[in-house]
Amino acid sequence: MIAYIGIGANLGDALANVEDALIRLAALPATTLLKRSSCWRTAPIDSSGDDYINAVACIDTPLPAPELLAALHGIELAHGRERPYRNAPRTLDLDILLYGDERIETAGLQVPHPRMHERAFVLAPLLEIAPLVNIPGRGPAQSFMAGVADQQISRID
Ligand code: PH2
Ligand code: MG
Ligand code: MG
Repeated sequence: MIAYIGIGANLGDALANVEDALIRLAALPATTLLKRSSCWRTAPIDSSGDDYINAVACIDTPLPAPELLAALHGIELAHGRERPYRNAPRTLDLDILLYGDERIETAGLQVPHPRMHERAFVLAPLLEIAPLVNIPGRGPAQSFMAGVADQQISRID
């Protein structure tokens, strides 16, 4: 299955954490890292602390979505992720943005990520690697960019 993973960090060496997450994604069982975006520096949205580093990865994985989510949590834990309160600053956040064209609504997992179309820190790196990608149930990711034009993001070379 082709899945898109959102990567974010704003605690510790955020850039290093994001780069390490990409290495660990590529090392998941039977999983291939097909594409990765640039890293982007982004202002916190509904969150606090330093600017975030964000990126998006495209992987091909046989892991079912719940197992992929568990694997992502394992990578977060390896980076000492703590969850003191909602949207707290974090060493590493890994979210399943898209899982094929599936729509998943379970207690622990919602795919497509329910707020991805409202967030420049997701849309810009996603469109960098998948300009024509569709958000199931919503439409082309590209069509949501105009609505997030006020959010501060900049690509890191
Ligand atoms: N993640 C959040 C909330 N706010 N803001 C930015 N800029 N980047 C993020 O990754 C982010 C956020 C919840 O996961
Ligand atoms: Mg998140
Ligand atoms: Mg998360």
